[in-house]
Parts: sequence; structure tokens; C-alpha cells
Amino acid sequence: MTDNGASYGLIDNGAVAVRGGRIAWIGASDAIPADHADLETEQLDGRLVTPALIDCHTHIVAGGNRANEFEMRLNGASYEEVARAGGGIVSTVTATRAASEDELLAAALPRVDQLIGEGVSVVEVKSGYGLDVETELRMLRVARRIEQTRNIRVRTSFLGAHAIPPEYKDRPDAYIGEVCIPALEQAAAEGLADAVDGFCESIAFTPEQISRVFEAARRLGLPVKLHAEQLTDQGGAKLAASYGALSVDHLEYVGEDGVAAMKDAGSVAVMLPGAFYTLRETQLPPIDLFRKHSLPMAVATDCNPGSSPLSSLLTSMNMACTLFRMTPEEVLAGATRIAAQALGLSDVGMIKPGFRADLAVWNVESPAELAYRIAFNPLQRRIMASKSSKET
Ligand code: DI6
Ligand code: FE
Repeated sequence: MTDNGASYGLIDNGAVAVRGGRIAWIGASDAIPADHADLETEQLDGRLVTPALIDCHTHIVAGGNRANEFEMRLNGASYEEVARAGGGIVSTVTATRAASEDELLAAALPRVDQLIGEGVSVVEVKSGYGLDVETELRMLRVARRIEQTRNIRVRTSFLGAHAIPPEYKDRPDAYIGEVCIPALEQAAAEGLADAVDGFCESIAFTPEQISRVFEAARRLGLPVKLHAEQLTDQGGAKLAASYGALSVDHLEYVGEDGVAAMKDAGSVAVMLPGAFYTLRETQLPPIDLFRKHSLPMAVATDCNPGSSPLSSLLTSMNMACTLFRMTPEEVLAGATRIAAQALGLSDVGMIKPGFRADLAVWNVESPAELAYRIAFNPLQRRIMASKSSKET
């Protein structure tokens, strides 16, 4: 899966040597170096081995669900009627505020387990349904507890600038100053945030408001990422790039100037076809522009109760092919090597000496099968050698 390598970097009849939870060697099975002869061997019987998958964009910790408004809309209710019935993102905020840490954890785990069952080794988890200091921190604590409860690695993103809570309606600037930035400072002080995210959109925050949050992130030494150009072009990609963003996510409405700025900044474009599908969006992200600028593309679930109630990364990969016309090789890189880059991780997402030995073993004949089937999971097993052995 290296950049500009052979197709998928595939090795026929390959072997991988693992020591202390790290990849020690990879090559042809008839060429295993003598210094690995002492290792216990395990036959995978011709199965495909890939890096374990990485879901680099989720809102997997959230209270309640929005099946009722899904049903209301399909029975003809208007957006206003849904909103009046307490629907939309605010309903998830209300349910999240009302839930205890244990309840939020219990609700998240079945979704996490589905990802693990598909060979996922790292999941990114955002806050953003608390929108008050206490609940934003609670969401991040739950995210950390996922890592203690399950054999998976978690990266957290503070997303206080996700929506304007009802008590700050029409006062977004006051929300940023009085709630969002203080919550971020506290999250950073408690080591709860690995990155800082925001939602730059006509229905959320302006570039000016987001840049106040990013200035705070910079002071705290935290990397940034941004939901941008999902519904309209607000110039969010350029703003995020000016802060050296790890990734800019969604991007259906991004223009070439935003793409070029992201390329210069080394940012990843994160594709979220689950939200595109659920919202029945028609504006496609400009995949050809990303290719033209060699902008790395990741693929993630955006697992959330509103716009993407999806906890299958394999399905996201299928959707990215069928809806966005990405290639099966692009989506596999997008859910491994490039997803790692989107999280600022440099020792996962490839099977490479020194990298963590987190692998997925698949019952398929070719890698394209991973993205080809719909709602079918060919995982034979996931190997998480790096988490089970002592980290050195
Ligand atoms: N973009 C989205 O699609 C979700 N958040 C975001 O920033 C929507 C979240 C929700 O509707 O609950
Ligand atoms: Fe999102």
C-alpha cells in the first residue's frame, strides 16, 4: 500500500514476521530470513492479509437515535415539523446530556463491536453532542473508556464547534467564547483531546468562529481537522489548510483553490459517502480534482445518529466506489494508510517493518472483493499483536 508502489503492494504467497507486537519483516514465504527461524509460525492458508482497517471519522458516542424522525420524514413530515417535534441534531444533544457515562458507553459499544468485527484497529471518536462543558468532557471520557473496554485504539477529537446549542441560539460568538474554548482548554488539560475539529457551514459556524477555536488549539499544541464544504462552500478547506489541518472532511462543495491549499498543507481529504447517501446529496465530491492534485483521500463511516447512521466501514468503502467512483485500491488505501495519515499516526495502516502488527485476514481471493460486496463481511480474523503485547 505504499505510494506509487505496485498494485496494492500485493505479495503472492507472502509471509509476515512479528516481534514484540511490531512488524519485523515482510516478504515471500520462501524467503524468510534465518534470523526469524525461531518464531512460532501460523498458516493463513492463502488468505488475503491487509493492514487492519482504520475508521478516521466517527461520532460513535451519542445519546439516543433518530429513527423517529427518519420515519416522520418518510411519512411526509416537513423539515420544520421534524424540528418542532424536537428533531435534528438538538434531539441528540438533549439525549446525550441526559445520559450517564455508563449509558453512553453501553450505547457506543455495539457500534464499536461492528467495526472490530470488520477488522478495524483504530477508531476516531468526536465529541460535539454535549455543547456544554460537562457533557463535551463526558463524551471524551467515554471515548477513552472504549479503548480500555475493547481491543481497539481510540483517537479523540474535540468537536465543541459542531452546532449552536438552543441556549445560545443567535449568539454563536458567545458560545465559542463562553463554552467551546473553555471546554477545549479543560479537555486538553485532562489529556482527553488528541485533535480539534469543527463544523464550518451556513447552519453551523463561520470561518471566523472556527479560526478562534483553531487559535486555541494552536496555543494548546493540538492538531486540527474540519468538517467543511459539506452543504455549501464557505472557504473552510482553505482555512483548515492555513492551520496545517490533518484532514478536511466531506468536501462535496470544495473548489480547486481549496484543494490546492490542502495539498500544500499536507491535509487529507476524508470522504464520507454514508452522509452523502443518507442526505440524498447530489453534489459529488470532486474526486478528479483530488486526483489531479494528488491529494490523499481517506474513507470513513461518519457514524452518527443523524446524517450517517452507519457503523460499517466496509459499506462506506463500497459506497465510495459506487457513489463517488473511487477505485477499490483507493478505498482500501483510504481505510488504512491514508486514514492513519488523517489521524496523524505514523506506525499503523501499512504492513511495514517497525509498524504495529495490526492486521486483518480476509476470506477473499482479491482485494477488490472487500469493496465489491454490499453488506457482506469476509473478515476471517483480526490480529492486534501491538495492543496485546507490551509496548516498547
Ligand atoms: N456533519 C454531519 O453530517 C453531521 N455532523 C456534521 O458536522 C450531522 C450530525 C447530526 O445530524 O447529528
Ligand atoms: Fe462528521
